[in-house]
Amino acid sequence: MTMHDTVLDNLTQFEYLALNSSYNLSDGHARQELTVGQSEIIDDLPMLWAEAIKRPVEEVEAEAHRAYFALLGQHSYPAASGRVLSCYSSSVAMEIFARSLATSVGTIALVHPTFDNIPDILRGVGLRLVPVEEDQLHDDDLPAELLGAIGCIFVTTPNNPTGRVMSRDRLARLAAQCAEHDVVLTLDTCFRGFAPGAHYDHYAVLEASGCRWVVIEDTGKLWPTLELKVGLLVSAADVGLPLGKVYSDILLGVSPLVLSMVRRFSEDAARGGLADLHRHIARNRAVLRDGLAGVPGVHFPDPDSTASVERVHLGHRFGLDVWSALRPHNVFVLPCQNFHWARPEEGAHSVRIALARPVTSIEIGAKALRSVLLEQ
Ligand code: EGV
Repeated sequence: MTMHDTVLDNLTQFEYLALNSSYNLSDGHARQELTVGQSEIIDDLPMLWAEAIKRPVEEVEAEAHRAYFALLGQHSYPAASGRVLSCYSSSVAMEIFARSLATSVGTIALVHPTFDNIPDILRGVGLRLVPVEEDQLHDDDLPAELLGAIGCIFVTTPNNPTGRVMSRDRLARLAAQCAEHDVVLTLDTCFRGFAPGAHYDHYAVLEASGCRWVVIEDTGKLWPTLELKVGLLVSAADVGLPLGKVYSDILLGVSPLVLSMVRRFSEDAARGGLADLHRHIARNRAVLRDGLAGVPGVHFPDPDSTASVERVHLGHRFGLDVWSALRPHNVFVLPCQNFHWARPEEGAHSVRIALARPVTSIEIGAKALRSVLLEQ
């Protein structure tokens, strides 16, 4: 079997293979070391536990939402009850959204490329998908013909893996078009925390547009909290989808301990932790780019990205070959073809490197990657 025949169904199955290895540069979850301030929160967990038992969940939850949205500039988020649904993860929020949408919509436009569990979850509930290229979304108004043929448009911003952020002006224009054509506008903002350009108040723009909108937020990409996180499913008052009903089919609620942690991590981030995190990611990005400098044919297609992941274009080399050659070094990267869910061949010559890791992992990973690339 040649390496091109390696059969894995999706990106997450590649990520599983990396989970136990020392140099896991595969998944986009946060695995850097805790900062001093974050360690203090972990030391306080017994106290947070005791507090979470005593206090009404509604209060603990509202405080967590407030702290998280305030941290990322989302001041106009809907604080009214039922408009922000806390889920175990953003993928659970995604599944609830998709099931709700499928009750009334048949066709959805989706940004291309993006992380493959988004198209997979949407297809899983029977929706028909239409790809919209990232450039098209960011450059121009969408054709009326497209908007007339879909019930929803789904945009990942900042996008995964490209880091591309939809500007305030573009979002306003897209929301206006959605209002005009009665198309639901759904945003996945899971990587928002890393991109200051994504910290303008999206909810003010969405509410002003009058469109039907849904936003999926995520605390899971930012802090190394051992998969303790929440995904938030946020919606317009008149969204016209049974989000609350489907949510109640799946969840009663998330742990108030996790919600208390989210509040404390958000407060720590607001006091300077977020700036520290941005510096950490920028440093790892520089270590990676410097480590691969001068390798023939290699370039970085997303020069302006501040996301916690970085794409590397491998020139003539195949992502799967590079992935295979790195395995004996215990270094795991993510081949990019599945991000290109409509045309996988467009991702065949790229890999994605996770940057939310200790600096030493990036140094060792970059060194191994460099030697593998020079051999191919
Ligand atoms: C990334 C893992 C899921 C996903 C990781 C991710 N896969 N949830 N099926 O959370 O970029 O590596 O988004």
